[in-house]
Amino acid sequence: MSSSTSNVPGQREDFYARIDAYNAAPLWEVLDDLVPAQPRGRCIAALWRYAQLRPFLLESGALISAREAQRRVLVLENPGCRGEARITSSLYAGLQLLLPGEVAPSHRHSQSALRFVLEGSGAFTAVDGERATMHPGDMILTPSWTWHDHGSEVDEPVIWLDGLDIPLVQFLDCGFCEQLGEDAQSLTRPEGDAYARYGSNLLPVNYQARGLHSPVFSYPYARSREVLETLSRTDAIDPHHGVCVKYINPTTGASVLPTISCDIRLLPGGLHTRSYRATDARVFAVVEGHGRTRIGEQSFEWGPRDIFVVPSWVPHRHEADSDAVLFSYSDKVVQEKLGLWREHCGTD
Ligand code: GTQ
Repeated sequence: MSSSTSNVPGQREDFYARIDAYNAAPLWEVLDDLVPAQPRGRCIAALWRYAQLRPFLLESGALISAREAQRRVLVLENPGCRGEARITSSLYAGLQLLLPGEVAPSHRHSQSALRFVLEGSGAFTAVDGERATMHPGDMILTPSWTWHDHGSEVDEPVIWLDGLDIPLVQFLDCGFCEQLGEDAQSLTRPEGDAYARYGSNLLPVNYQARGLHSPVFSYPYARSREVLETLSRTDAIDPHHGVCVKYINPTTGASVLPTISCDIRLLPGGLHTRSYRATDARVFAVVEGHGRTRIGEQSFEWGPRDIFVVPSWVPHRHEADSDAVLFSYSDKVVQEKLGLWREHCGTD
């Protein structure tokens, strides 16, 4: 063996060090990580118990005002990627608190957001000149680049889950943000206006879409719950999803936001869903009921207002002890648009 081949590892290290100086690196050392046989992201399954987080959220209310914080939020960080303000690789989640009399001043940004109300009634989010009053289980959108502010004139704390595409926008390096410079934007339309115009199976004849998001931005729980109830009385229960409906843009049938898909499902008491996996990691918020979700080898017990996350491509199944309603969101719409989304419905 010649001396030139006997110390191959050493020669390679030397070679790597020399090309490193030119900002170049050998693909063959990292190829399996870059192009894995199947998804193996760093995000892991996790659950945030509302009863454990709520006292901290209220404590934060004594430390900083909503105005000073701009948004007083505890970020739910995936334990597999702490410090990165993400609950999945592409999506963000946080618990936002608004105390009586507070305002979260008006701003707009490239990032799209949804709010899923967990506790308290009567606070509002204003979007593009119209207010939406919040009640538990309501889903409210603040689409990309729409002015939005939050306010509360009620006498109880109001807490909601924020779901945003912050990590995705960060990854693409395409985010902008502007402050309006005022607490609240001026209201130009009465509450319910968008729903009447765009959510009634009717459209103003000259309707022209503004952006890729739904023109309806408030999806009250009373309506979604009634739909679930109606379907559960007539439809066969889907063995993987229970009774599950997606939130859509009524003018196109597409997802409500171009970057986030949302759905809500009823799992009748006693239902054990079959094993399911998909490439979109999914954030769940429990609205009603108790049960558990088995994710890979782990089991997560949940009750109302708990939040949990299922990573990409990990088989999971839900077990409802009583009638349960789960809201969820993911980047499915992005993966579908890119032709990347996959699912597998297990038979067990
Ligand atoms: O309410 O606009 O949780 O901009 C994170 C960023 C909420 C908001 C968050 C935001 C907001």
